[in-house]
Amino acid sequence: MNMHELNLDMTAFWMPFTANRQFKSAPRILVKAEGMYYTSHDGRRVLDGTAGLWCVNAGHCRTEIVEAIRQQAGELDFAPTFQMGHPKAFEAAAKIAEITPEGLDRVFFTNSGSESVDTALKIALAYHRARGEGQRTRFIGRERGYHGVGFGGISVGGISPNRKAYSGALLPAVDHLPHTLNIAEAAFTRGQPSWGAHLADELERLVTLHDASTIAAVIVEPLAGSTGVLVPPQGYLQKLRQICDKHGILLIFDEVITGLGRLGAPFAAQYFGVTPDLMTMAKGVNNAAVPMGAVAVKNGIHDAIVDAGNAGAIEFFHGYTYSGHPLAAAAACAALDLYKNDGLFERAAKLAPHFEKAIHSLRELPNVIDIRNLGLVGGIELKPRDGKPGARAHEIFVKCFEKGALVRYTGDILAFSPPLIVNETQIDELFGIVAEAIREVA
Ligand code: PXG
Ligand code: PLP
Repeated sequence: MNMHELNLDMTAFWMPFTANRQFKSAPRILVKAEGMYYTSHDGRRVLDGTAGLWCVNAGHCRTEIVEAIRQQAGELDFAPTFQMGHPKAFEAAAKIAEITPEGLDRVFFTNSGSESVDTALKIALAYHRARGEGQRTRFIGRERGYHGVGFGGISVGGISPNRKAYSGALLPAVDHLPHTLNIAEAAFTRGQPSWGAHLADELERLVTLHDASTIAAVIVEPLAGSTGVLVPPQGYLQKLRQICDKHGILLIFDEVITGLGRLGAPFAAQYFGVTPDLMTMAKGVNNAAVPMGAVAVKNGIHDAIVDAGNAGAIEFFHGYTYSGHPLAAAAACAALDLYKNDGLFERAAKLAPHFEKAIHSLRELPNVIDIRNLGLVGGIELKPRDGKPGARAHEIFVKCFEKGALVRYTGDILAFSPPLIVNETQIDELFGIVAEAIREVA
């Protein structure tokens, strides 16, 4: 199929996080997908190095998920979950609770990571209020953090371009920890850097500044994905956990990318052995086949809110029309079964050493200033061109697509997060294409 046959009028669709005019003048259109590969509009097979947008963890168009959605669509298209219910939402929540860390067994459904973040922040506020500590309204995020695009999420987030146009309208009581990347100290580290655990002590400084009694929660990505793959220093997350415990502050892990097997464990919480109080997820929760997100909550937090109100009255004034949507829930049940039956999280753990070796083999290529990895996530940081940040990575991204691999870039960082069904040959193919592209782009 060529562009002429596609006959697409691209005017109306205002594309998200896209250079609209540049894209529409030279579009990259995907028309099909199966397993590890997309098909482009001109009929080329494109290896998916990014699981779509870090979300198609079981690979594309898996029969089990497709069939579950088909069947659900024909049987019960929609049912409210406000004062009503349908079986699949309860089943999906139970399946999620099976793989969350012990004690985080209550699940609130949303439709995206952004909604999960705003939901988690609101649960934190509601929890403190239910316990008579309603003055705890401050949130601590982190520089370079990505927590989606809701007003809550961009307020605790730390990516400047996502904030600056809206800076007058952000949540009023937010502070930020420093990010943990230090290329001078830790360039080309394989896995977690040994440098940087002390950066968690900055939380003590912020607690002293604001007073613990004003702080509701700390929110971090256990491994920061969107900003360009920042791997947490050894011991860093443990320290954050200790400091939060000491001061009665809730710890929220934003696991929208790290959840559902990306690191070779169900969630980063288990991978790092650090249990948060709330955990956001989305993307891989149903293999991205229908929009869905969720927040897993400690049982005690759920109980504090649910038991605080009058019997028979709504306890938590929050929810989305599509919370637990039947198609999304059916897809989640099928995806979670697939992850389990195919052992995909274990597969990711097994492949991680090969992935690490493959990505670090690009170290000597021109303009490569750092390579970072953990599980099946990797980042390659390039030297920016003088006065043109992001241009080099953009050209490499386009070249990779032309050569048959979909990768992701942010600024001058290339990011990789293949579906967990990837094999060693495909990992080599991916980084072979990336290496060629890096060599060809000056
Ligand atoms: N939190 C985290 C940690 C995320 O990675 C969100 C929240 C928001 O999720 P939604 O579903 O509202 O997009 C995300 C999403 C990229 C990229 O380019 C990353 C995300 C989304 C789109 C692109 O790295 N992360
Ligand atoms: N705006 C209006 C006018 C609505 O009626 C609703 C929901 O009923 C919303 C926004 C919120 O939509 P959703 O529940 O899909 O987030």
